[in-house]
Amino acid sequence: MNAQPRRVEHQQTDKGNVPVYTTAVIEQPWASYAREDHATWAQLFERQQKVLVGRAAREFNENLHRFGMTPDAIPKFDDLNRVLRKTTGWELIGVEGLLPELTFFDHLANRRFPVTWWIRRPDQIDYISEPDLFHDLFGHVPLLLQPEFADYMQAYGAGGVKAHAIGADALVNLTRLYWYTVEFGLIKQNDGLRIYGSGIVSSKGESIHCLESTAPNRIGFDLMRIMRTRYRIDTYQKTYFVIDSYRQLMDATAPDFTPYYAQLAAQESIPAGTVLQSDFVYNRGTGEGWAKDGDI
Ligand code: HBI
Ligand code: FE
Repeated sequence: MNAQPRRVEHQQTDKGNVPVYTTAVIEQPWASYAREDHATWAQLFERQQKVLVGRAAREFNENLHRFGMTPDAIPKFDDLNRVLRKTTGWELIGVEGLLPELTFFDHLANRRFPVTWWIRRPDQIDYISEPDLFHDLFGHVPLLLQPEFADYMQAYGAGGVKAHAIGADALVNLTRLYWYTVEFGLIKQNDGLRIYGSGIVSSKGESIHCLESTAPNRIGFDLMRIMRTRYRIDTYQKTYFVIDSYRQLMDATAPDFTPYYAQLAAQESIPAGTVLQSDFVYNRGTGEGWAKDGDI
């Protein structure tokens, strides 16, 4: 049995979770997964597959099947890469855990998606504070088969490399865009609002909350509005942003962001739960909305 690579997780300290970053790229040690790891995958997969019927974006559910992902066992990166190579040209690489931002952006800019090789322990089944294999594989990989989204992810990575050279404020702005689209985005489809964000699809509670609770705001996608909006990492989101299409993401990130960062530097950031008069507000997951400057 070959030794397993390192499982690099947040350090639990008295000040809470402190992220630890590594840059190693490693082979998925598929043969060394324990029965308990495959059981955790199965339990999470089956639970999410049930809750996502009628809630996840059409492409998400379709692509789970196109990849041949099942609850039977943790998928092999090599098998998924065969499908990706023939379609959008992305490649999954194994990592030990969180990557430094520039390393992460550089992988995305080269169509490499970093997937954590280890899956959460049974006692972490309902919540884990950092990306594990289930979040990365089940949450992020299905949409890498959607052409415009796959292009957006690469454009995002290239933008991240540029933002890293501009400075910390630009990075904060751009990280918000990742958070409110790739991780917690909703999309308007012909049967209502649907989920495409990975942070939501890998969470049972938030998959229901984001569409059916009256608590959160659901606001039409607006690039500068998103890049001004703060977020929390340890609770359900107070605001979700809704795109009309994956194409909209690609179009929004086509221009050079340098002037945007300059404009944002002169503006206040917006608290996560705020609704602005200029927002296009959707009501619950039905997908109807109010015209801009509508009554809120
Ligand atoms: N590293 N492995 C991994 N996975 C992520 O999703 C990730 C990361 N490092 C940084 C990061 N995400 C976020 O800060 C991005 O917004 C850059
Ligand atoms: Fe993620």
